[in-house]
Order: sequence, then C-alpha cells, then structure tokens
Amino acid sequence: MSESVFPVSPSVAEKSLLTNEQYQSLYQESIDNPEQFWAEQAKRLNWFTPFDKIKNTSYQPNQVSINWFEGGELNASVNCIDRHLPQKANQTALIWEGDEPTQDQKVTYQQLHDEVAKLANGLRKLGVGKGDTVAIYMPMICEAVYIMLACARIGAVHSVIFGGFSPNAIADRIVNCNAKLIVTADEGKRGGRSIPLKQNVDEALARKDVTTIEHCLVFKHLSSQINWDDKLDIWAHELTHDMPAVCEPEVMKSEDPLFILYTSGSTGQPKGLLHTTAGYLLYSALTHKYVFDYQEGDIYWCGADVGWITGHSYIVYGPLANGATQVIFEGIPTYPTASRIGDVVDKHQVNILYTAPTAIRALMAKGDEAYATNKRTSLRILGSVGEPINPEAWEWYYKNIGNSQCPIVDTWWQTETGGIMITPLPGATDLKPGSATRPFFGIKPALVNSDGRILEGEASGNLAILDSWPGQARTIYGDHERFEQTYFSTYKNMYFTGDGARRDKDGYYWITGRVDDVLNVSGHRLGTAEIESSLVAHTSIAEAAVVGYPHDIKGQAIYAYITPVEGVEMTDELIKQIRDWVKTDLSPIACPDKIQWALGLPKTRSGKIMRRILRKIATNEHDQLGDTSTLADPSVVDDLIKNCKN
Ligand code: 6R9
Repeated sequence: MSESVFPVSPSVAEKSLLTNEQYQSLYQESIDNPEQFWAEQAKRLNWFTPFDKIKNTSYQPNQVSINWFEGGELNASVNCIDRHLPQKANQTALIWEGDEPTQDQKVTYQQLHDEVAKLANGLRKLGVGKGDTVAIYMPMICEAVYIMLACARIGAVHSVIFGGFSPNAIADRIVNCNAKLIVTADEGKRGGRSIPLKQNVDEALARKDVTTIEHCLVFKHLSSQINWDDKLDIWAHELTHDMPAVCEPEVMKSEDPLFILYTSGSTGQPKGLLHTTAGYLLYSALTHKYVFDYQEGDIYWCGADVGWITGHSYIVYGPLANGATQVIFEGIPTYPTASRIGDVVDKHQVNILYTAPTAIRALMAKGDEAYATNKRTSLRILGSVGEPINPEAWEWYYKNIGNSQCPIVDTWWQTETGGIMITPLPGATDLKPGSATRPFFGIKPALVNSDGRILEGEASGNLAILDSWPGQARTIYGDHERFEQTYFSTYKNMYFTGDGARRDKDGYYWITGRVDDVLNVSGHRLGTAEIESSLVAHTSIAEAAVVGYPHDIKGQAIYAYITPVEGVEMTDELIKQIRDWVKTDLSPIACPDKIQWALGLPKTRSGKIMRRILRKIATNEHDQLGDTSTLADPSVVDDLIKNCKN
C-alpha cells in the first residue's frame, strides 16, 4: 500500500503549541513518571481541596478499580465557568447557529454563568440534589449546555440521551439510570424537519416500567403545540424566572460521578458508562488544548451532538474548561445546501473545525457545492472523529475544506476513554491520511494477538491499552461485573478497546474498525444485538441476524437477515412496516438498509449463528465463505446467496 505523508509545514509548526521534540519528551515523561506528569497537569484545574493521592488503579481480575486524584475536591461547572469570569466575563462562550442560516445567538461567559446558576437553583427547588440522576433529551441549543452544567453545579449526575433516539430507547435508559427528572424541549429542528422531542418523552414516560421520573422540565424552543400534564410538566422559563443568578456550587470529590452516557456494546442492553469528575475534566481539557492546539482567541467548532461523548468532551467540558469560544450548531451539514459548513466557518470566522468522516463523505458526494461559494480562510486546524477516515475523504477534506493549509487531526477514542487517545498534534506530527498516528500523553497502546501476546514493531492485532489514564470510564452504571467482563477479561491486565489496528514502521497506528459485534453507521455506534432484539420484537419475525456491509457515505450500512414466523409471507408492505418498527422502537439510525427474508440462518451445531458467513454474503464475497462444514445445515447458505440483496 502506498502511503502519502504530509509533513508538518514550517508555518504550522511556528504557530503551534508543541513541536515534535516537545511532544516526544512530554510523552516519554508521561510514560516514565505518570504520577509526576499528571500531578503537574492537574494544576490546570481549580481545586477546593488539593488531592493527596494521584493514581490508584487496578486492572486485576475481580478487582478492577480506577481512582485518580483521591482526596481532591472541586466542581466541574466552576472550572468551566466561574474561574474564567475575572478575565472573560464579556468574552463569547457560545455562538449558537440554528438550523436556518438566519438564526444565531451569542452567549458570554457571564451569561453562561447566570443561566447555569438560575437553572441549578431551579433544580434544587425541584428537589434534585447531589447524586440524583437527570435524563436530558435536548436539541443542539445553548440550553443543552446550560442544563448539563447546572447538573454538574449541584452534583446531580446527567445522562444525556441522543435526540435521535425513539421513545422506547429513551424509556430503557431512564429505567436503567433511575432518573428523577427528564429535561427536554418542545421540539427540535434538523435539516428543516421538526423533531417532536416532548412528544417522544411523553411516550417514553407512558411506559409502565418508567416509575422514577418526578418531573419533566421543558425548554421552549420553537413554541410548538405540545401536550401538557400540569402535575408532571414544568416550563424551564417559569422555573428559573425568580431564581437568583448566583448558586453555591456543590463540593465534589474527584471520584464523584459527573455523568452516565449510554453506548452500544455487543449484547442487546446498552451500557451506561460512568465518568467521574476530576480525571475526566482534566483529560478532556488537556486533550482539547493540545490536540486542537487551542490558543486564546481561537474560534472552535465541534459539529457533534451533545448526545454523544464527543459532545460531552469537546463541546461542553474540554473547551469550556479551557475558556474557549465555540460554535454550537443545531443543523446538519447539507441543509439548506452542502455549502453550509463552509458558510458557517466564514460567517463566524472559525479557526478549528472538528467533524466526522460521514459528514465529509456526504459533502464529497455533492461535487464542488461544499466549497465553491465560501472561502474558509480563517481555518487553521481540521479534526475528524467517529470512524476510520478513508484516505480519499481525508485528502478531499484537506484540499477542499482546508485549502491545503490545515493539518487534520484524526482522533481515535471512545465513549469509554472519555477523551482522545491516539491522534496527531498539529505542530508535532507528520500526517498520513487514514492514520490516527501516535498516542496522546499518558497513553500506552498495545497490539495483541488472539493468544493475548503483545506484538512488537510493525504488526496488526487487537488494540488494547496497558495502563489507566485519568479520563477513563470508571464502571458501567449498576453493573461493575459487566464492566470487568467487557473490557478487562479478554486480555489480562489490559483495557481492551474492541477495535483492531495496525502499527507501521514509524510506530503510527491505523485503526481498522471494530472486531466485535458493534457496527459504526455514520459514526454512530450500534450493537447488532440491539437491532436484532428490536427486529424479533416485531410479530412477524421469528429470528433475525444483523451484520454490517461497506457503504460509501455511512461507512457501514445495516443488513438484516430475517426468518419469518410460520405462515408469514414477505411483501413490500411488510418490509416497510418492519423498517418503520425499528425506527420507532429504537432509532431511525438503526433502521436496516437491506432486509433479506431467510428461511434459515447458518448455525453451528451448538446453535450459534455464524456471522462471518452472513458478513461475506452481505458484502458479496460469496466465493470467500471459508469453511461451512461445521454448519448444522450447510444448505441454508445456497438459499441465502441466491436471495442476496447486494
Ligand atoms: C469518540 C467516539 C467509538 C468507536 C471506536 C472506533 C470508532 C472513533 C475513530 C474511530 C477510527 C477514528 N472510532 N474514532 N475509528 N478512527 N478516528 O466516536 O466514541 O461513539 O464510543 O465510538 O468509534 O471503532 O471504538 P464512540
């Protein structure tokens, strides 16, 4: 494979925070003396009480426990707001850009402070306090940031549910995290389409097993018509109307929970990853500063949604802890036209742009529409996250969005890691399109083969991390055993990421994608088991198996094999019904792209579905099925190939 290299240009090096030599020496120090390194970095935060132990972590079987900065006390909202006020009260913190190009709003750090304080007081009035869980289901508006920080201010644990999830998925998450309050808006807007947020919440709350919610707090965003329950529903503006704009922050211990965030794993139940206060905040702030080379005065824009970890770490906690000015965007890259990203960059003079390969590929497909009518000369750094970026998309992004002037930081990380783990640093790292390059400070990646042996030098294997870092998730909420099982049992004394990777002769990492049953559709993580359990909940489906197949824009698309219950005939109408069912049961992003009616699925004699075979059929590699002799009934394969939809 021929690889192109884009060396750090002298003009970029000159303007950047770190050179290659500085990266190397800091990295070495972070590995050789982690405690000293992290104690020094922890000075970036404001502490009420200094910590007395830096690192206390174990990956030992049955004893997995991760603690950083024990003894320390702080508050995340104070670190993201109050401490900036002496110098930055009038600096813009948030630039909101609405779904329509005519809509925008600027919020200063003082205003951010006041809004968060009023809401925090309001939450306390509702009886929400330290340790209570608050579910948040919001559009991308400033109020989403306010409510997250208001929770952090009073020590409540937020659990943000992505606005693209359907009522059932909302209900599952509320039940799992025992939320006392749910916060939403009347409606959201994306790409000109309305998202009925309050209505979805109403439907979720109607489910019988949802018993913990005491109130639904509603922000008025579009003044839409919504149903109202006087006992349950509360308008946010009415709640905060009389509240003072000062609010005493709760004193939190370093390891007190900050938030729970659900993500897909290889079983049906989504996992609520728990992140705690000090380590997470420090790690998101440090990575935000160095990976994006954030400097005073920069305008930064992360296009993610706050419903995902990228929104938590690189819209809320990292940038605000660093006192940044940032754009938050309610819309989508292709609305009203594919020039929107570049238009917003020009309009707000954005210097740093962080987006996802799927967005880049969607723009690429529109020819020159994305860049013909805007200039983007303010840009200095580009970022990519969520899935492997193919070299063609990388080069297109570099040339057409970045005018061949801006380094691209291809950042590999996960909900579980809290912050960026493998990434270039703009002034320090020569770039290779498609490679996430080198580890961040304090991160020791390893490639491991199937026997658990660590591979040296140039190699391909499963990606594991050898030691703890401050941003790491501490547990799966309510199920520490599953946490140990999922991440620490595959390889002894290592954190297993679920990804495969290759390391080249320069020590650069190339992430090859998931090695478990997790799909990555347009950068969204989806477990095949979740989609399967939604499918079999449909009355005409007896059994379902879901696999991914390559897709030009989404990266991966969803292929479902379905066995009907006796007597059910496949019709176009039924297929449509099934697709709609998954959309409303789980989420529109989980809706299968292709559905194949299968009279039988390839199973081993012990009854396990052999997905390897289904993957090959869905990707049209019918001649590479490998050994099918262990199947209970090898003849099902011929039938599957005959009816393949790809
Ligand atoms: C931050 C985020 C995590 C999974 C991860 C991997 C994939 C993310 C990537 C990447 C290659 C990158 N992934 N960034 N693969 N290159 N730069 O996306 O978190 O939603 O938990 O997904 O996404 O497969 O394991 P999350």
